[in-house]
Amino acid sequence: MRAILSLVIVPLVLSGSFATQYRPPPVSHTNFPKGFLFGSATASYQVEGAWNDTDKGESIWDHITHNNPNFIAEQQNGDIADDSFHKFKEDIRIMKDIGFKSYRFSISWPRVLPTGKVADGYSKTGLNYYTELIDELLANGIEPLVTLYHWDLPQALQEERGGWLNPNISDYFADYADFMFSKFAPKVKYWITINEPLSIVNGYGDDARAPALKELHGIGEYVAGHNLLLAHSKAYKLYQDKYSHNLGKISMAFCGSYCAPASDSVEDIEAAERCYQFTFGWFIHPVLKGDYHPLLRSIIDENSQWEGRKTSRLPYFSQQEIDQLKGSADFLGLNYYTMLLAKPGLAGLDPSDQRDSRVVTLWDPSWKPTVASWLRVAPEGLRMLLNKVKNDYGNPEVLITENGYPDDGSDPLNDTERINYYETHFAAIRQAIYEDGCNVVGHTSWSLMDNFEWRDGYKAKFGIFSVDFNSPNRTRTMKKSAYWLKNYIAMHDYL
Ligand code: PNW
Repeated sequence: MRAILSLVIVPLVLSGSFATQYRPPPVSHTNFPKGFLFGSATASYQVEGAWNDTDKGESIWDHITHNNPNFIAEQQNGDIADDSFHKFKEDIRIMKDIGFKSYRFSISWPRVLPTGKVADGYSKTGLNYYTELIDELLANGIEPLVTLYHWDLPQALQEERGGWLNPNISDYFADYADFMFSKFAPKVKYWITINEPLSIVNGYGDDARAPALKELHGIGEYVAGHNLLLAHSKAYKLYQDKYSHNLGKISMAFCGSYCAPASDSVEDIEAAERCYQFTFGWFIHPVLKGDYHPLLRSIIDENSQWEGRKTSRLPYFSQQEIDQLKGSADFLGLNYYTMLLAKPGLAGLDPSDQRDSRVVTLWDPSWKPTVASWLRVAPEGLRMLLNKVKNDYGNPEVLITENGYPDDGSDPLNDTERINYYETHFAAIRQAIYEDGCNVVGHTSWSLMDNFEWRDGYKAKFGIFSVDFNSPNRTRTMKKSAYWLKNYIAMHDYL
């Protein structure tokens, strides 16, 4: 339609007629599609605090921050964090004030199941907290987007045969998911089983996250990743079998830095594809197609053989597991922060997933750095990612489950760079929707408020609300970006 219009308009432009003034409105002036889920996101360990309230179990993050305080910048921990356990009603008030339609939060597995196992009993206080949170959201017209696992594994399960390395873990997770579905399926329409399997496996082959088992590199990340996929598919199947009449939708939240080729050479184009398949594709491909992408399969099998191993470092799925994994997502949850340029080369520990990918990455000098060494501002990567999933997987429904900008809080409320980040990323999403035909149904900003940023403690701040961590009240204050978002949503939403 747009092409036809411009054919008509061009001759008029040349003639200088008054009619030449008409142009279809720029994409930036259009509303988002009806029902678009603007929202914000947090995660249990990063905001809740109340780490030992009544019978809550210890998580691997409680454990590592208490037993190895130097693991975290300034020896911080999430014991109190934003105290959202006590302040969730205020949190909901402030999101409502911004105009958010959805809230993505996670359930702390050990808060509900102290040992991680349903058979050992659940915590009434824990369950009650999430019941009240969900009810309060619904009462305020905010859609709960519930993540079942955002990295705070019950420590008891870590101690039992290595957490995500344990062959039984997928059954424990499925039992936990079943328990949560049985309580909340009628109220929750969007479920994320597992947040960022790619980040989780970093704890089983690197020390980027708990449980920091770096010595397992090259093996641990693939075993953990395999079990994460099985856990997801079992939870998905269970929902379909027992709860599908509630019409909820389920996905994982996938992540990576989107990789574009460093040049238009065939080698760089192939390197970018490998980079994608070893990040987003590692998990999206099995969830949609049933098994690992052939690139992963062949490269890791080949490397394992070359290293003299009898079996591949990348485990195999049985036919039954493939059948169960295939199509186990009703939409794609995508976390997007940044992008990279890819070339062929070797980097990372030997062996490791990064080294297996045979990719080295670089930044485009035009991408603005941030306080996070891994994050530069490159909104074009988001549009490319949305097009990649549209083209590769038949245009699935996509929810952008995280997207955000870190600063050091030195000018805490005057966060104009964050505004620029959201403005340019929203523009990229609108182009993807209206110019490329991508099926994006929502966006949750990371994060509603400054919070415990894992190894960076409280130094890197992603919030649109500032939090005073020196005050026992953990006072929340709107940043400029929060005012901006409020206005932006009012202007671009069908209210
Ligand atoms: C996310 N990447 O992790 C997590 O889900 C959040 O808990 C976290 O606070 C947020 O990002 C900000 O760090 C990511 O390399 C880790 O592209 C790595 C990447 C993306 C997200």
